[in-house]
Amino acid sequence: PAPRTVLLTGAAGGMGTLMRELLPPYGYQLRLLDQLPIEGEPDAITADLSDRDALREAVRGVDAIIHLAGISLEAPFEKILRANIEGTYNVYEAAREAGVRRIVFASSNHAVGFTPRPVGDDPLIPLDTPRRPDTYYGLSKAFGEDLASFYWDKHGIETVAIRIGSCFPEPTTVRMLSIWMSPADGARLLHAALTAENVGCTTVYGSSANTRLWWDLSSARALGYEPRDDSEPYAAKLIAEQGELEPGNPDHEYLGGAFCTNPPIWPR
Ligand code: NAI
Ligand code: 15L
Repeated sequence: PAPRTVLLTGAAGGMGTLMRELLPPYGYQLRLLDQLPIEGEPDAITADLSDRDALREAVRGVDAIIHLAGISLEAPFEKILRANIEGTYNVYEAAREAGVRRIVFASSNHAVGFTPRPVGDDPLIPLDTPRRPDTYYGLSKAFGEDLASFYWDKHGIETVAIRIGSCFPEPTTVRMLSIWMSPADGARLLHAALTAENVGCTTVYGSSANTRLWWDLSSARALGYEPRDDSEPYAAKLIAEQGELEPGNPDHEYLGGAFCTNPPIWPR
């Protein structure tokens, strides 16, 4: 049966806030968790991912988990270790103990951020491109993908790991024209990841069907995902303001953009 009750971790964050609006119309009942309280959501669970008792309680009775919580930018290794590496382990352990069968894990393009972006007629970046993390943050996402593989092989917990590009209401940089995932397409992809059968442990790239796409969306489409958006209507204005991506500029050379050279730092 399709999952109905779904734990959404990171529910107070940017994507979490978008998905709290966009997922219920698909028929999901969301249970919300974040370290920060969520205004207008008195039933949300306010807990840190290091709180194993709270996680145990949070996963009880859910059909699936969408795991978005964590540090979403670069940070000192010790912080990444606690929130993203140990935190994701704690989520998988809680799922194993409670018998939850499916997790959708928010991985990131930064797990492969040092991959050169395609130029001209270069082929799209395939799913099996070697991982090339661009930050401790990207390294934690690579760990999450391996953790997912281990929990599938060892414990039969299914995961769809989504290497998300940039999921924001609108693309705001020229790089994002290639990796933008509109919120509506994000919800479509999460729905596909929750409902596709026999996914085992699958990794997909997460974006809209952008004209300037850098990566292969076929594994996402194989889940039943049919993206409807394209960043192209934003292209003329962004390129007029910022210029084209120049191959000689290190911030333009790799998939991960400025994360490779001067990553944005987690503020807390
Ligand atoms: P965000 O930073 O806006 O939200 C993350 C949420 O996780 C925050 O509300 C924060 O309070 C919570 N959180 C952080 N550490 C926690 C902890 N130890 N315990 C409990 N909660 C904790 O990030 P955003 O943009 O919403 O991204 C969601 C997820 O998707 C993240 O895992 C991020 O790495 C991933 N992702 C997002 C992309 C995007 O374009 N938005 C791109 C690629 C990956
Ligand atoms: C990410 O992984 C970040 O969480 C998000 O804030 C964006 O910076 C995105 O990647 C990106 O590469 O644009």
